[in-house]
Amino acid sequence: MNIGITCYPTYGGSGVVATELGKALAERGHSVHFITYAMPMRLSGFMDNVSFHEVEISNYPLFDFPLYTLALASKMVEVARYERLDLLHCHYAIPHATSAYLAKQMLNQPDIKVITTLHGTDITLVGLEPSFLPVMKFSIEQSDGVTAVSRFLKEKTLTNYGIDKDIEVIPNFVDTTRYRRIAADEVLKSCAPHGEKVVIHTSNFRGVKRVQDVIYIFHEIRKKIKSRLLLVGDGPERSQCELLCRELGIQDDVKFLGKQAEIVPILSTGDLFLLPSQSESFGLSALEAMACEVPVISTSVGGLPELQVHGETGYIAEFGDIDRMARYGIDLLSNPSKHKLFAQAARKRALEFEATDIIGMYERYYEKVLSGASVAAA
Ligand code: GMT
Repeated sequence: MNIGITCYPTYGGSGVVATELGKALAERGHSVHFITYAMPMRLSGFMDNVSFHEVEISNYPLFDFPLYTLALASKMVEVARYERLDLLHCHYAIPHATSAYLAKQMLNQPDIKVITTLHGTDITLVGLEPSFLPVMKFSIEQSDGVTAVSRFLKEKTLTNYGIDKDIEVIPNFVDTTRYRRIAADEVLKSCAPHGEKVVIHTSNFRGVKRVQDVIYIFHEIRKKIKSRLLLVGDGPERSQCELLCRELGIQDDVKFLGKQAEIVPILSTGDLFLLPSQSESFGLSALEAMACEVPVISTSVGGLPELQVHGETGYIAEFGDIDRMARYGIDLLSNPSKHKLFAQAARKRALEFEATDIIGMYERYYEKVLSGASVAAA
Protein backbone atom coordinates (compact mmCIF):
# COMPACT_ATOMS: atom_id res chain seq x y z
CA MET A 1 0.00 0.00 0.00
CA ASN A 2 1.01 3.63 -0.48
CA ILE A 3 0.27 5.34 2.80
CA GLY A 4 0.37 9.01 3.75
CA ILE A 5 0.75 9.64 7.48
CA THR A 6 0.14 13.01 9.10
CA CYS A 7 0.93 13.63 12.75
CA TYR A 8 2.39 16.19 15.12
CA PRO A 9 6.15 15.85 14.84
CA THR A 10 6.73 17.07 18.40
CA TYR A 11 7.37 15.24 21.70
CA GLY A 12 4.10 13.46 22.42
CA GLY A 13 2.30 10.15 22.33
CA SER A 14 0.34 10.63 19.11
CA GLY A 15 3.49 11.50 17.16
CA VAL A 16 5.31 8.52 18.63
CA VAL A 17 2.50 6.12 17.71
CA ALA A 18 2.25 7.55 14.17
CA THR A 19 5.99 7.41 13.58
CA GLU A 20 6.52 3.93 14.98
CA LEU A 21 3.53 2.71 13.00
CA GLY A 22 4.90 4.24 9.79
CA LYS A 23 8.35 2.75 10.31
CA ALA A 24 6.91 -0.68 11.02
CA LEU A 25 4.66 -0.52 7.95
CA ALA A 26 7.68 0.45 5.84
CA GLU A 27 9.55 -2.59 7.18
CA ARG A 28 6.61 -4.69 6.02
CA GLY A 29 7.09 -3.37 2.48
CA HIS A 30 4.52 -0.57 2.37
CA SER A 31 5.53 2.78 0.97
CA VAL A 32 5.10 5.36 3.74
CA HIS A 33 5.00 9.15 3.30
CA PHE A 34 5.07 11.38 6.37
CA ILE A 35 3.38 14.70 5.65
CA THR A 36 3.88 17.28 8.39
CA TYR A 37 5.65 20.57 9.18
CA ALA A 38 8.84 19.06 10.62
CA MET A 39 10.64 15.74 10.75
CA PRO A 40 8.82 13.60 13.36
CA MET A 41 10.84 13.19 16.54
CA ARG A 42 11.44 9.45 16.20
CA LEU A 43 12.15 9.55 12.48
CA SER A 44 15.81 10.03 11.81
CA GLY A 45 18.25 8.64 9.33
CA PHE A 46 17.55 6.88 6.06
CA MET A 47 14.96 4.15 5.98
CA ASP A 48 13.88 2.17 2.98
CA ASN A 49 10.26 2.88 1.93
CA VAL A 50 9.99 6.03 4.07
CA SER A 51 9.88 9.61 2.83
CA PHE A 52 9.22 12.86 4.58
CA HIS A 53 7.28 15.70 2.91
CA GLU A 54 7.56 19.02 4.70
CA VAL A 55 4.55 21.31 4.76
CA GLU A 56 5.71 24.84 4.10
CA ILE A 57 3.68 27.66 5.54
CA SER A 58 3.99 31.05 3.87
CA ASN A 59 3.93 34.16 6.00
CA TYR A 60 2.04 36.75 3.97
CA PRO A 61 1.63 39.99 6.00
CA LEU A 62 -2.15 39.81 5.66
CA PHE A 63 -2.25 36.52 7.57
CA ASP A 64 -2.23 37.21 11.29
CA PHE A 65 -2.35 33.45 11.87
CA PRO A 66 -0.49 30.76 9.92
CA LEU A 67 -2.85 28.86 7.62
CA TYR A 68 -1.48 25.41 8.40
CA THR A 69 -4.73 23.51 7.77
CA LEU A 70 -4.80 24.76 4.20
CA ALA A 71 -1.08 24.34 3.55
CA LEU A 72 -1.33 20.78 4.85
CA ALA A 73 -4.32 20.04 2.61
CA SER A 74 -2.43 21.28 -0.44
CA LYS A 75 0.63 19.19 0.45
CA MET A 76 -1.60 16.14 0.95
CA VAL A 77 -3.01 16.64 -2.56
CA GLU A 78 0.46 16.94 -4.05
CA VAL A 79 1.81 13.85 -2.30
CA ALA A 80 -1.34 11.81 -2.98
CA ARG A 81 -1.08 12.59 -6.71
CA TYR A 82 2.64 12.05 -7.19
CA GLU A 83 2.94 9.05 -4.92
CA ARG A 84 -0.42 7.51 -5.83
CA LEU A 85 -1.47 7.22 -2.22
CA ASP A 86 -4.11 4.66 -1.33
CA LEU A 87 -4.89 6.31 1.94
CA LEU A 88 -4.19 9.25 4.22
CA HIS A 89 -3.88 8.28 7.88
CA CYS A 90 -4.30 11.27 10.20
CA HIS A 91 -3.15 11.07 13.80
CA TYR A 92 -4.84 13.58 16.11
CA ALA A 93 -8.01 14.90 14.55
CA ILE A 94 -7.31 18.65 14.77
CA PRO A 95 -6.62 19.91 12.16
CA HIS A 96 -5.33 16.86 10.31
CA ALA A 97 -8.68 15.19 9.63
CA THR A 98 -10.04 18.49 8.33
CA SER A 99 -7.08 18.95 5.96
CA ALA A 100 -7.51 15.38 4.75
CA TYR A 101 -11.20 15.98 4.07
CA LEU A 102 -10.30 19.06 2.00
CA ALA A 103 -7.57 17.16 0.19
CA LYS A 104 -9.94 14.35 -0.69
CA GLN A 105 -12.46 16.83 -2.12
CA MET A 106 -9.75 18.49 -4.20
CA LEU A 107 -8.39 15.17 -5.44
CA ASN A 108 -11.83 14.06 -6.51
CA GLN A 109 -10.71 10.44 -6.31
CA PRO A 110 -13.24 8.42 -4.29
CA ASP A 111 -10.75 5.54 -4.10
CA ILE A 112 -8.39 7.39 -1.79
CA LYS A 113 -9.45 6.78 1.80
CA VAL A 114 -9.04 8.95 4.87
CA ILE A 115 -8.49 7.27 8.22
CA THR A 116 -8.41 9.30 11.42
CA THR A 117 -6.91 8.02 14.65
CA LEU A 118 -8.14 9.80 17.77
CA HIS A 119 -5.51 10.05 20.48
CA GLY A 120 -6.99 11.91 23.40
CA THR A 121 -6.93 15.61 23.96
CA ASP A 122 -8.16 16.14 20.39
CA ILE A 123 -11.44 14.68 21.69
CA THR A 124 -11.43 15.29 25.43
CA LEU A 125 -10.14 18.87 25.46
CA VAL A 126 -9.40 20.83 22.30
CA GLY A 127 -12.18 19.50 20.09
CA LEU A 128 -14.84 20.42 22.63
CA GLU A 129 -14.08 24.12 22.39
CA PRO A 130 -17.04 25.79 20.67
CA SER A 131 -14.74 27.17 17.97
CA PHE A 132 -13.73 23.65 16.96
CA LEU A 133 -16.66 21.39 17.85
CA PRO A 134 -18.68 21.54 14.60
CA VAL A 135 -15.61 21.12 12.39
CA MET A 136 -14.36 18.24 14.54
CA LYS A 137 -17.66 16.38 14.40
CA PHE A 138 -17.84 16.94 10.65
CA SER A 139 -14.26 15.87 9.98
CA ILE A 140 -14.61 12.69 12.04
CA GLU A 141 -17.90 11.79 10.37
CA GLN A 142 -16.43 12.40 6.93
CA SER A 143 -13.43 10.12 7.54
CA ASP A 144 -13.71 6.76 5.81
CA GLY A 145 -12.43 5.04 8.93
CA VAL A 146 -11.91 6.13 12.51
CA THR A 147 -9.88 4.46 15.21
CA ALA A 148 -9.45 5.34 18.89
CA VAL A 149 -6.64 4.25 21.18
CA SER A 150 -8.93 3.00 23.98
CA ARG A 151 -12.51 1.96 24.66
CA PHE A 152 -12.75 5.01 26.90
CA LEU A 153 -11.88 7.33 24.02
CA LYS A 154 -14.30 5.62 21.67
CA GLU A 155 -17.15 6.08 24.16
CA LYS A 156 -16.14 9.68 24.84
CA THR A 157 -16.16 10.46 21.12
CA LEU A 158 -19.57 8.90 20.55
CA THR A 159 -21.15 10.71 23.50
CA ASN A 160 -19.35 14.06 23.29
CA TYR A 161 -19.97 14.55 19.60
CA GLY A 162 -23.12 12.47 19.07
CA ILE A 163 -21.41 10.75 16.17
CA ASP A 164 -23.13 7.91 14.37
CA LYS A 165 -20.08 6.02 13.26
CA ASP A 166 -18.31 2.80 14.06
CA ILE A 167 -15.01 3.48 15.75
CA GLU A 168 -12.41 0.74 15.86
CA VAL A 169 -10.39 0.51 19.06
CA ILE A 170 -6.71 -0.08 18.29
CA PRO A 171 -4.62 0.41 21.42
CA ASN A 172 -1.16 1.92 21.72
CA PHE A 173 1.71 -0.50 21.26
CA VAL A 174 5.32 -1.01 22.22
CA ASP A 175 8.17 -2.84 20.53
CA THR A 176 9.00 -5.20 23.38
CA THR A 177 12.26 -6.32 21.82
CA ARG A 178 13.58 -2.74 21.97
CA TYR A 179 11.71 -1.74 25.09
CA ARG A 180 13.07 -4.18 27.66
CA ARG A 181 15.09 -3.78 30.77
CA ILE A 182 18.79 -3.44 29.99
CA ALA A 183 21.89 -2.80 32.07
CA ALA A 184 21.99 0.96 32.58
CA ASP A 185 25.01 1.49 34.78
CA GLU A 186 25.96 4.82 33.22
CA VAL A 187 22.58 6.40 33.98
CA LEU A 188 22.49 4.88 37.46
CA LYS A 189 26.00 6.13 38.22
CA SER A 190 24.93 9.64 37.37
CA CYS A 191 21.35 9.73 38.66
CA ALA A 192 21.27 7.37 41.65
CA PRO A 193 24.91 6.71 42.55
CA HIS A 194 24.32 5.52 46.13
CA GLY A 195 21.79 2.78 45.52
CA GLU A 196 18.78 5.10 45.81
CA LYS A 197 15.45 3.83 44.48
CA VAL A 198 14.56 5.49 41.19
CA VAL A 199 11.13 7.01 40.60
CA ILE A 200 10.42 8.15 37.01
CA HIS A 201 7.88 10.30 35.20
CA THR A 202 7.94 11.17 31.51
CA SER A 203 5.58 13.59 29.81
CA ASN A 204 5.23 16.82 27.88
CA PHE A 205 4.71 18.75 31.13
CA ARG A 206 1.26 19.96 30.20
CA GLY A 207 -1.31 20.75 32.90
CA VAL A 208 -3.23 17.47 32.43
CA LYS A 209 -0.12 15.49 33.37
CA ARG A 210 -0.09 16.94 36.90
CA VAL A 211 3.68 16.90 37.20
CA GLN A 212 3.34 18.86 40.46
CA ASP A 213 1.46 15.84 41.88
CA VAL A 214 4.41 13.67 40.82
CA ILE A 215 6.67 15.93 42.88
CA TYR A 216 4.38 15.90 45.92
CA ILE A 217 4.11 12.10 45.77
CA PHE A 218 7.88 11.79 45.51
CA HIS A 219 8.29 14.23 48.40
CA GLU A 220 6.27 11.82 50.60
CA ILE A 221 8.10 8.73 49.32
CA ARG A 222 11.47 10.37 49.92
CA LYS A 223 10.64 10.90 53.60
CA LYS A 224 10.60 7.10 54.06
CA ILE A 225 12.80 5.75 51.28
CA LYS A 226 16.18 6.83 49.97
CA SER A 227 15.17 7.72 46.45
CA ARG A 228 15.66 9.94 43.44
CA LEU A 229 13.11 11.33 40.99
CA LEU A 230 13.90 11.48 37.27
CA LEU A 231 11.67 13.79 35.25
CA VAL A 232 11.91 13.30 31.50
CA GLY A 233 10.44 15.72 28.97
CA ASP A 234 9.71 19.39 28.83
CA GLY A 235 6.76 21.72 28.45
CA PRO A 236 4.77 24.58 29.91
CA GLU A 237 4.77 23.40 33.55
CA ARG A 238 8.48 22.71 33.83
CA SER A 239 9.55 26.02 35.39
CA GLN A 240 6.81 25.76 38.02
CA CYS A 241 7.95 22.23 38.78
CA GLU A 242 11.58 23.30 39.22
CA LEU A 243 10.40 26.05 41.55
CA LEU A 244 8.28 23.61 43.56
CA CYS A 245 11.26 21.28 44.05
CA ARG A 246 13.26 24.20 45.44
CA GLU A 247 10.42 25.27 47.72
CA LEU A 248 10.18 21.73 49.07
CA GLY A 249 13.96 21.57 49.41
CA ILE A 250 14.24 18.40 47.36
CA GLN A 251 16.02 19.84 44.31
CA ASP A 252 19.15 17.75 44.85
CA ASP A 253 17.13 14.54 44.61
CA VAL A 254 15.16 15.51 41.52
CA LYS A 255 16.77 15.45 38.10
CA PHE A 256 15.11 17.25 35.20
CA LEU A 257 16.48 15.40 32.19
CA GLY A 258 14.57 17.35 29.53
CA LYS A 259 13.53 15.77 26.23
CA GLN A 260 15.32 12.49 25.64
CA ALA A 261 15.41 10.62 22.36
CA GLU A 262 16.62 7.34 23.91
CA ILE A 263 14.43 6.46 26.84
CA VAL A 264 15.13 2.75 27.40
CA PRO A 265 18.37 3.21 29.42
CA ILE A 266 16.55 5.69 31.64
CA LEU A 267 13.47 3.52 32.16
CA SER A 268 15.79 0.60 32.87
CA THR A 269 16.96 2.31 36.06
CA GLY A 270 13.37 2.70 37.27
CA ASP A 271 11.82 1.14 40.34
CA LEU A 272 8.55 3.01 40.01
CA PHE A 273 6.77 5.05 37.32
CA LEU A 274 4.27 7.75 38.30
CA LEU A 275 1.43 8.91 36.05
CA PRO A 276 -1.06 10.92 38.13
CA SER A 277 -2.77 12.46 35.08
CA GLN A 278 -6.03 14.32 35.10
CA SER A 279 -6.83 12.98 31.64
CA GLU A 280 -5.17 10.13 29.77
CA SER A 281 -6.77 8.32 26.88
CA PHE A 282 -4.29 5.43 26.99
CA GLY A 283 -0.97 6.23 28.69
CA LEU A 284 1.76 5.23 26.24
CA SER A 285 4.48 6.39 28.62
CA ALA A 286 3.21 3.93 31.25
CA LEU A 287 3.20 1.11 28.70
CA GLU A 288 6.81 1.85 27.76
CA ALA A 289 7.77 1.81 31.45
CA MET A 290 5.95 -1.47 32.01
CA ALA A 291 7.80 -3.04 29.10
CA CYS A 292 11.00 -2.15 30.98
CA GLU A 293 9.70 -3.91 34.12
CA VAL A 294 8.77 -0.75 35.97
CA PRO A 295 5.53 -0.96 38.01
CA VAL A 296 3.21 2.02 37.57
CA ILE A 297 1.18 4.07 39.99
CA SER A 298 -1.46 6.03 38.11
CA THR A 299 -4.82 7.64 38.44
CA SER A 300 -7.99 5.87 37.36
CA VAL A 301 -8.81 8.35 34.61
CA GLY A 302 -9.56 7.66 30.96
CA GLY A 303 -8.05 4.57 29.41
CA LEU A 304 -5.50 3.92 32.18
CA PRO A 305 -7.55 1.09 33.76
CA GLU A 306 -7.57 -0.62 30.34
CA LEU A 307 -3.78 -0.85 30.57
CA GLN A 308 -2.98 -1.14 34.25
CA VAL A 309 -4.08 -4.01 36.49
CA HIS A 310 -4.57 -2.68 40.00
CA GLY A 311 -2.63 -4.75 42.52
CA GLU A 312 -0.67 -6.59 39.81
CA THR A 313 1.18 -4.25 37.45
CA GLY A 314 1.00 -1.34 39.87
CA TYR A 315 -1.71 0.59 41.63
CA ILE A 316 -4.54 2.86 40.57
CA ALA A 317 -5.87 5.71 42.71
CA GLU A 318 -8.40 8.50 42.39
CA PHE A 319 -7.19 11.57 40.56
CA GLY A 320 -5.58 14.00 43.06
CA ASP A 321 -5.20 11.44 45.86
CA ILE A 322 -1.53 12.18 46.46
CA ASP A 323 -1.43 10.51 49.89
CA ARG A 324 -2.75 7.23 48.59
CA MET A 325 -0.37 7.20 45.62
CA ALA A 326 2.53 7.95 47.97
CA ARG A 327 1.46 5.12 50.31
CA TYR A 328 1.31 2.70 47.37
CA GLY A 329 4.77 3.83 46.29
CA ILE A 330 6.28 3.38 49.75
CA ASP A 331 4.65 -0.04 50.04
CA LEU A 332 6.11 -1.23 46.73
CA LEU A 333 9.55 0.24 47.21
CA SER A 334 9.95 -1.20 50.70
CA ASN A 335 8.87 -4.71 49.79
CA PRO A 336 11.41 -6.31 47.38
CA SER A 337 9.59 -9.61 46.79
CA LYS A 338 6.31 -7.83 46.05
CA HIS A 339 8.13 -5.34 43.84
CA LYS A 340 9.68 -8.18 41.83
CA LEU A 341 6.27 -9.76 41.24
CA PHE A 342 4.81 -6.43 40.13
CA ALA A 343 7.76 -5.75 37.81
CA GLN A 344 7.31 -9.15 36.16
CA ALA A 345 3.55 -8.65 35.85
CA ALA A 346 4.11 -5.22 34.29
CA ARG A 347 6.35 -6.72 31.61
CA LYS A 348 3.88 -9.57 31.00
CA ARG A 349 1.02 -7.10 30.58
CA ALA A 350 3.12 -4.97 28.19
CA LEU A 351 3.64 -8.04 25.99
CA GLU A 352 -0.11 -7.97 25.32
CA PHE A 353 0.47 -4.66 23.50
CA GLU A 354 3.35 -5.95 21.40
CA ALA A 355 3.90 -3.76 18.34
CA THR A 356 3.84 -6.61 15.82
CA ASP A 357 0.29 -7.57 16.81
CA ILE A 358 -1.09 -4.04 16.92
CA ILE A 359 0.55 -3.03 13.61
CA GLY A 360 -1.25 -6.06 12.14
CA MET A 361 -4.53 -4.64 13.47
CA TYR A 362 -3.87 -1.35 11.65
CA GLU A 363 -2.96 -3.20 8.44
CA ARG A 364 -6.14 -5.24 8.56
CA TYR A 365 -8.15 -2.09 9.27
CA TYR A 366 -6.59 -0.35 6.26
CA GLU A 367 -7.55 -3.32 4.07
CA LYS A 368 -11.09 -3.26 5.41
CA VAL A 369 -11.50 0.45 4.70
CA LEU A 370 -9.88 0.18 1.27
CA SER A 371 -12.14 -2.72 0.31
CA GLY A 372 -15.07 -0.44 1.03
CA ALA A 373 -16.40 -2.75 3.74
CA SER A 374 -18.89 -0.84 5.82
CA VAL A 375 -17.29 0.93 8.72
CA ALA A 376 -19.94 3.61 8.75
CA ALA A 377 -22.72 2.15 10.86
CA ALA A 378 -22.26 1.80 14.60
O1 GMT B 1 -0.19 12.85 26.52
C1 GMT B 1 -0.03 13.85 25.83
O2 GMT B 1 -0.21 14.97 26.24
C2 GMT B 1 0.38 13.68 24.40
C3 GMT B 1 -0.76 13.17 23.61
C4 GMT B 1 -0.55 13.36 22.15
O3 GMT B 1 -1.56 13.51 21.49
O4 GMT B 1 0.54 13.36 21.64
O5 GMT B 1 -0.95 11.81 24.01
C5 GMT B 1 -2.21 11.22 23.78
O6 GMT B 1 -1.97 10.20 22.84
C6 GMT B 1 -1.17 9.11 23.32
C7 GMT B 1 -0.96 8.14 22.17
O7 GMT B 1 -2.15 7.62 21.69
C8 GMT B 1 -1.87 8.46 24.52
O8 GMT B 1 -1.10 7.37 25.00
C9 GMT B 1 -2.03 9.50 25.62
O9 GMT B 1 -2.74 8.92 26.70
C10 GMT B 1 -2.79 10.69 25.09
N1 GMT B 1 -2.77 11.76 26.10
C11 GMT B 1 -3.88 12.19 26.73
O10 GMT B 1 -5.00 11.72 26.54
C12 GMT B 1 -3.68 13.29 27.70
